Amino acid sequence: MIDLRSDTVTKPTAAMRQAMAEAEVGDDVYREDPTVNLLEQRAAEIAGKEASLFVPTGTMGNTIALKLLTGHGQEVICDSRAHILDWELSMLAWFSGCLARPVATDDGVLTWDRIKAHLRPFGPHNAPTAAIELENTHNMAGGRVYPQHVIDEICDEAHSLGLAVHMDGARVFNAEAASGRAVREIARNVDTIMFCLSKALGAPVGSMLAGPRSLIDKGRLLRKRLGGGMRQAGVLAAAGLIALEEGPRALQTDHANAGFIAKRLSEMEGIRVNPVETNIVIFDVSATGLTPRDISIALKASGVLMNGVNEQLMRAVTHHDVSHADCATAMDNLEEVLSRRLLHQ
Ligand code: TLP
Repeated sequence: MIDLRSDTVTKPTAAMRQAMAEAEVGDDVYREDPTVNLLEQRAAEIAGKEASLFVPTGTMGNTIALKLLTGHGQEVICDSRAHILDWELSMLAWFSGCLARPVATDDGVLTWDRIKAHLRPFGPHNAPTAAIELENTHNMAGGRVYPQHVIDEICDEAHSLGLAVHMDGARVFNAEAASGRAVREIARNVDTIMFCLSKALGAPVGSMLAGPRSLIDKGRLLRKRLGGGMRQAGVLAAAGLIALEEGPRALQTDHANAGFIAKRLSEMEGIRVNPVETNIVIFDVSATGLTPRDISIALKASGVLMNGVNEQLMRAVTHHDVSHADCATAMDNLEEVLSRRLLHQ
């Protein structure tokens, strides 16, 4: 199967499996796992923050960050297609007691101008804004990268009003590869950043939450509350360390493959492709006369996995475990599915 459903599907490399087998471990709830400690130190360095916390998932990292940065009954401003809003089972409401205040954008990129109209001041009728959440790269906007000056302006303005900024950087290494700017630069002004080891970087499990030490220390307790105290987690952290060192090197290839997919799609009748900057291709199939579901089913029968996002849009995500040749086959098969549809008209 050629699996373009997500970059979450990558399998650990041989080097990761070996490191996992050989990992030195201890009880991480007692902070005695040397491999987890090393990973947390390395991730903090890469993010340019004082400390970091190893969490099992990106969802848990975002959930802890937003709990740390908000109070019960406040609001968090995010883009209207943000992962925290649409794909995290309302954890912001469930765990932090906050409302997400979505701001519609064409490209997934919030700007201070767009944000400021949605700020809710403290007052008798308002739940006040506590924080702003930026998703970089933006998944549902097609792997969109935030321009650095936009991030910096949002952080400066937010901080001047006493508001915090969290970056959902699940794929921030893709932003690094696309922009040539190091993660620590991208994240220099945000209060907290979450990034995933288990997406484009290829680790089997895990994400990191980085920020000031005082916040990360409190975050450790929230992680335990959420059931994320993982004991001998060094076996996972060992794969994470390799993902951090080796994963970023492969991302240019993933981006080139996504660009290739976008080009092939743009040549197919009835398909409209969003601009592609990184490893995610979002495209509209509504003018083909087929639904994303029809296409997914037909593609699966041809050996290609690709999912719909909604009734019009589909998503193809490139990653370590799909080659250029796999992408070419997937596009050939899609062309075949679409031409069969023409025959039946
Ligand atoms: N995204 C997954 C699905 O949940 C949609 C995917 O296949 O892309 N932030 C962003 C921007 C994400 O894309 C994801 C996962 C997460 C957070 C959550 O990470 P996990 O799955 O580790 O909880």
